Amino acid sequence: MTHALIVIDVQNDFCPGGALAVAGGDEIVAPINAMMDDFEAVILTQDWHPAGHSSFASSHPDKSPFEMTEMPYGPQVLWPDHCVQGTNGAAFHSGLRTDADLIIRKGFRPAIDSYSAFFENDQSTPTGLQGYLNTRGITALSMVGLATDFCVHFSAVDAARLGFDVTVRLDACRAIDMDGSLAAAEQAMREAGVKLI
Ligand code: VGL
Ligand code: ZN
Repeated sequence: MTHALIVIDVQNDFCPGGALAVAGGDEIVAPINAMMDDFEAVILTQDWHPAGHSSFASSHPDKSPFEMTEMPYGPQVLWPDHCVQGTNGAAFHSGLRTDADLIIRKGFRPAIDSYSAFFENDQSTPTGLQGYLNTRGITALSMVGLATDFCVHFSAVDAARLGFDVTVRLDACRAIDMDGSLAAAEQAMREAGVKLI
């Protein structure tokens, strides 16, 4: 079994001081760096939105950050502007090791948000990660990063659905946790067969 570490969105905007800061987001950098040597492959994901992205509240008149809207593909949380391509906020935390095998960017289509590292929020547009893992013979995934209840959650559920053996290391994740979203995410991951440790 070839085992990869998937490091989700450890970017400045999700760390304290960032535009969509996750409490304690920077605390996971050192443990993640230390874990990297234990895997046969390391893959980083990077949330990578164009300015004016449709998931930004600022793109919707009369909407504020953290309100909901309806997109053609379903309900969508509206976020503060974050991880705009090429900005410091979109850069990886400066302490994160970036000597990874692959960096996969997501959320670059203006009209679709992408939480999962595998499919955008329409549940059908692939990022290409599945093909990369399959062609490398990688069958087991451990996931860490930000945020537990959004990008880690959707990545883990999609990976389990695709047949990967998936473990989420909760000690190396941090959550946004709006309106009980962390508890809901943990339940959804368990129901999908994801191991939470
Ligand atoms: C994320 C909200 C918006 C995440 C990305 O990485 O969890 N959350 N974009
Ligand atoms: Zn985003």
